Amino acid sequence: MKARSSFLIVANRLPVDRVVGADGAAAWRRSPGGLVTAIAPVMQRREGAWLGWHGAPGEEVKPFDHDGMHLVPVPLSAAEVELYYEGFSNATIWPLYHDVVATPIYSRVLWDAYRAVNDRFARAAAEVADENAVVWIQDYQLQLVPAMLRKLRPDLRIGFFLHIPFPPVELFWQLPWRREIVEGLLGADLVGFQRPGGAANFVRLCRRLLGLQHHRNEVELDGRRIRAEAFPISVDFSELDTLVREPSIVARAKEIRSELGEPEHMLLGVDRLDYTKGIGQRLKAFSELLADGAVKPGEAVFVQIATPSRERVEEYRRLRNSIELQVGRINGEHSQLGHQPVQYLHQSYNRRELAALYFAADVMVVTPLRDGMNLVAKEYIACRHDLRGSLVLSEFAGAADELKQAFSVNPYDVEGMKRAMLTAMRATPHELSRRMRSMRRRVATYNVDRWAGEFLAALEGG
Ligand code: GDG
Repeated sequence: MKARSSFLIVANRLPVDRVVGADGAAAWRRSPGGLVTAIAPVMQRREGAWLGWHGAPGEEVKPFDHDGMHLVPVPLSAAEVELYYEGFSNATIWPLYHDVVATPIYSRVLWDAYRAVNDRFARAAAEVADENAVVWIQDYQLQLVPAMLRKLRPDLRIGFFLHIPFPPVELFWQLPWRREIVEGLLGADLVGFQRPGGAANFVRLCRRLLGLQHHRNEVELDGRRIRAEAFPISVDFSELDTLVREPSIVARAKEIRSELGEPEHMLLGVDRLDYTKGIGQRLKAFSELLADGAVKPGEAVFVQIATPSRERVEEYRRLRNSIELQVGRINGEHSQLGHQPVQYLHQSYNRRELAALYFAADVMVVTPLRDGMNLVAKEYIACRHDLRGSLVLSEFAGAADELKQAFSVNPYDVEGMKRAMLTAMRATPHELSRRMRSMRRRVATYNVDRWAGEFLAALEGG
């Protein structure tokens, strides 16, 4: 095992979860998700290392190898998880960057913890990176790391990718530590965003806040040029496309429809239970369709998977209560014996079950109020080789830039959402296949390998 690596990923979490086997022994298992899938081959080719928290508060874990990747755990205390992760990352930055759809908490205690943890990550990265190594830092939890790391190791090539939206200047301006965050990001050579709009917001901010010169998407600071550019993330198209063709998945999809009572229309939502995802808005639209009589009881079922998320953050607890109240009301008013119009599942599922759900659903309803990309929308497309199924997609998701053949909605417009859901339910097979074919072409070409490849080519070539 090499002590230092020439390629380094730095992320809040390591790409593994600790699981306890039947014999009671603990082992590591690769976490699901596109990021790991996309990056693992690059890691293996380049003897890369991945730095991140291992998930157990207050525990020190030694570096170890897993799945051909060298993993370097960064410890976090229970208090840091609360202040840096649940606090500054998820109660300050997350709502601020998602158009303030919930009120951000501005607290100096949270900020201090964020800075301290970012400093720990930067020092750990400086230790592990080989001379002139390439370091790729991920996401909003680590925005100070680029500048902290550059100070310690000016020889490195540093990239940063933000998975969530980057807000307009007028909103970002609220942040008491706005200058520190922007200067933190500017430690990178390349700052990647999901959408061109995010990159443009960032460049504008550099000019307005720091008075920096810029030429198109390049900002100048201390004689260095920092590039801001969009790299829309994607999914592993061929993995999903292969999975969903397995006979057991096809059979499970059939079974799901039969368990739901063979409805004419199955609508589906799959989200982390998060206030940015517009779950309440889509359920309201659906319930009004039932109340208006546009959808007859028994004709349609709305399956909403709401994966438990950030349950210790106050705003998320409130959201859960409000969604559960809403589901109870809708079902109370519109159920018949043996049939409930909304099937709400506050649970996590494995990939196979998700693939079967995607394959079973007639209408995939993705209506975030703001979303960096939204991989669920792309996963649905990757699972529909049968060219059936329609996608209702919010204009406020990054995915809307690419999936132009979706039924586009403004999630704040209830009437518009009702119309789009009805249109999606009533579209002819011919119409659906035309739309699906074009969206599949896009996701198949711009898959997650291409995302990682293009980012790294820009980082190393530029
Ligand atoms: C952030 C940004 C950006 C969901 N439930 C289960 C499950 N999932 C999987 C989905 C999908 C992923 O989680 C969710 O990804 P999204 O992109 O939809 O949303 P965020 O979690 O908010 O992700 C987002 C993304 O980062 C990547 O850059 O697109 O905008 O907010 O893959 O399938 N997976 C399993 N069980 C579940 O119950 N196994």
